Amino acid sequence: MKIPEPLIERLRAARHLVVLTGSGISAESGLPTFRDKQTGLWERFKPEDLATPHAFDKDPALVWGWYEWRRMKAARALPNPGHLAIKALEDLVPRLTLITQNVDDLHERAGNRVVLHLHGTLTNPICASCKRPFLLSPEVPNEPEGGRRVEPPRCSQCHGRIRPGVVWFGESLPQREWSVAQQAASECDVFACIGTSSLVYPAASLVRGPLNRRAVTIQINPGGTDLDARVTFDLRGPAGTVLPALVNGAFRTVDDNSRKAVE
Ligand code: BJW
Ligand code: ZN
Repeated sequence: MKIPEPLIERLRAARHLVVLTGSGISAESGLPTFRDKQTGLWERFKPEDLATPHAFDKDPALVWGWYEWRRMKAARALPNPGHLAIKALEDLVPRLTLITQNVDDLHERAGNRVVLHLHGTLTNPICASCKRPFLLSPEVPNEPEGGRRVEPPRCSQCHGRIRPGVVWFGESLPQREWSVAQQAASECDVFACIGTSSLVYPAASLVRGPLNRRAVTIQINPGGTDLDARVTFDLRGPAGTVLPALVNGAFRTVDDNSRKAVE
């Protein structure tokens, strides 16, 4: 993939890079996105049945079982070249803030030290009543495709139901993560939206500041979004291909140099 020379120059000069990822970054690890035609989770499952507090109150076993299936899939997945390229960037730019809407831990497993999870994680459930954290067994669950009904465990302190530690529609984002993300978006000189439809708020609003003050904005996505015409650089393609090309183009990583030495 050919990366525009002006983008290479802007990335090399970046002082503070903010990366906001969505489910598209994990698609090449085998984890489905939400809204992609045919393959997205919302093609097969209704968000109102699974991703709202009301859904959990109505049918906790359905919701818990579905998230146990998702937890299994995430645990069995591996970081892909897109995740690894973001990890490489952490070591190549003076400052990187990594913000993700994803509930998997593939950025952490790629080696990123600090990851701001705006929508929580699959591995940190809490009591729905008293909000105390619940320690999951370290074993990876073995669940059938699409999940099954599983009664959620109960809180050892108040006997309340344990719920997934994720942010559902209508719920607030974790305060600390959201305020650090907002601060980073207000200060950065380069902001990249990677693998997100930019449809879900308030995460989708983070790019507005960088757009308004004409910071460098980048989108990496094989499909179109409302940001296409607004960002400085719109790179159409899968993150697992585009990101390594971008990192190699801007920084000539060790692999690239050693390949050149052999040529
Ligand atoms: C690739 C690729 C490859 C494919 N490489 N790319 C207006 C303003 C503000 C808020 C609202 C508003 N209107 C409505 C709202 C409320 C709502 C909202 O935004 N709804 C929209 C759908 C309209 N927001 C909320 O409710 C939020 N809370 C909130 O606003 O609190 C304040 C409040 C409180 C009380 C009352 C009122 C307000 C919370 C949002 C929580 C979202 N939760 C979910 C589930 C998390 C748990 C779980 O994982 O199950 O988060 S929904 C789902 O969407 C998930 C994702 O993180 C999120 C974003 O999706 P994402 O990652 O962008 O995925 P897709 O599928 O949409 O896109 C994938 C992209 O990847 C595509 O573009 C592909 O092309 C691309 N792709 N392959 C690169 N290989
Ligand atoms: Zn409790």
